[in-house]
Amino acid sequence: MDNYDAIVVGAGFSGLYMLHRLREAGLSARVYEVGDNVGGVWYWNRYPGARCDVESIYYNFTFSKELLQEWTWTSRYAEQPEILAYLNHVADRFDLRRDIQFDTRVVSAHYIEAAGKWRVETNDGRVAMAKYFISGVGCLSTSSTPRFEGLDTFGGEQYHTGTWPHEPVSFEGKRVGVIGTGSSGVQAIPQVARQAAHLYVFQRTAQYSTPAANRPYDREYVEGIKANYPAIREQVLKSWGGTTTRPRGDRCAFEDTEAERRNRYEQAWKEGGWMHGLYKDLVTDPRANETVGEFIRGKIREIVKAPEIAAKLAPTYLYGVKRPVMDTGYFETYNRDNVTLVDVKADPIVKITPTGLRTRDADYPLDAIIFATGYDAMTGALFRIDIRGKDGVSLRDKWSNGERIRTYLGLATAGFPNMFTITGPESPSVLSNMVWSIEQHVEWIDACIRHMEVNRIAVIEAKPQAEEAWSRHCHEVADATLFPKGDSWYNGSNVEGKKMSFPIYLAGISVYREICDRVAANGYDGFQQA
Ligand code: NA7
Repeated sequence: MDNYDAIVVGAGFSGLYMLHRLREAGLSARVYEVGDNVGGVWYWNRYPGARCDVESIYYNFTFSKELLQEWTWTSRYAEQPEILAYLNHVADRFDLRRDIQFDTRVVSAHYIEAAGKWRVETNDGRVAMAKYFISGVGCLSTSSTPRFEGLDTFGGEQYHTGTWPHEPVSFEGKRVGVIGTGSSGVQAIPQVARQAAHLYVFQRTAQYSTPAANRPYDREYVEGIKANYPAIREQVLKSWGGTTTRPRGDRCAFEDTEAERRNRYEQAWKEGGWMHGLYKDLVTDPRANETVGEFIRGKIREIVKAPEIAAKLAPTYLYGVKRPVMDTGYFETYNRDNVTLVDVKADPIVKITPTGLRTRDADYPLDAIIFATGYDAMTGALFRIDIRGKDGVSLRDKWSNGERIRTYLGLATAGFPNMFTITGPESPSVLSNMVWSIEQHVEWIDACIRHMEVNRIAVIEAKPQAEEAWSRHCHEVADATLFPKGDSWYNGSNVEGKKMSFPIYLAGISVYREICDRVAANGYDGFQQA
């Protein structure tokens, strides 16, 4: 049996940096990774058009000045291959691969109270023990394919955007169906349309998408950013979401006249990016929210030539309640002759057939189906591992019982000693710049572990009262916004039978960081230590 100080699951941004910090602290660590290389979501998401929607200059580690200086992003929103190349560079530069076991899935992690250690079993039948068990599994890493009747009978090619093949895929001359119009579908659809003989888009919910306005970075701009990074970092740390791209507005929507609002929205549409930060009440007041929703619907009507297609593409729910999307030529794609939009709310998918897809009203013969149907988000990857804490209690049961998940700071959960969750539920996670949130969590966990090692503390565990108070606070903050008021992967309503309360801390990364720092400064307040 192998013994380590720490076991980390996943070799994406989280696992790589965690491993680096553990080694710097002089601890032995093992990372297990299902893929055959590093990268996490950026390893798996290779679909056409896959790119980040956080600006590149903020989508990198900041812990190493040298790393910051030597890496140069080539465009405003980096494409998947470039981000994957960056993560490979990080792995090589810090010589991380030697402590990563690839092609290995962690199947169970059980806390053995008598030993004060985690017993971790992998799919190769091996067992390892470690004092610390750290999850870097990511929030969006377990892809979800709805259980359509006849799914296995389809004779053509099938893909999921989240597990795309490594070999090139050509849709040249093929009839292709894309199911799903979230970020992945919206990025893939314009690219697939350019290749396919005919593309059928099966849309269940219309999407608020705004232009990304991606552009190549010129060298001068990037050099300027690099020279100025300490100051930029200071600004980002004070921000809500982890970038300075579009600071949260300080005015309410109706403090401006209709013409002023329109100007502001027009300007933002031209600049590219999300729009929910333009006024401070867009995510709290439904009437304010409606102004931006109607602006985007107007844009769709302007872009899409056929009014009946534009009407189908017009979303009606609150803007931002589902993860807003950024695109490059998405709505324009519906002006192409080889693209058909099928509204599957009006005409539901009945089954997948050997030759295509059947809705209630029609048969669609297809050579390939792309499932852009998203993820079992936030908890899916954790629940795939049989994680059991004290008294054999499973994490799945703990978090599925009751009306909400309970964590302390999104970093730990009572009953699961010495276990940490990087960007876990009830932290800012997916509603922040993930890389900065990962960096903050890894550094907090690293400091906590060092504190334990220096002070010879064997066990640290969140107190139930502390996690109850945190969880309630997290939900109170969310309930003051519109975010929990819709169906989205944020609250699990995209996965049949899931549905959970809204598990993301919305007070912003600067407030959150202060709280975490205060907990540490107060000797890890809210944790019991022995
Ligand atoms: P999303 O955003 O969850 O999108 C999934 C899409 O698939 C969405 O349009 C869903 O419609 C649709 N869907 C899911 N199940 C079905 C069924 N049964 N029938 C028809 N359509 C369905 O996943 P993405 O991969 O696009 O993006 C995930 C995140 O990755 C993204 O937000 C970024 O943070 C990065 P629905 O809206 O549920 O009606």
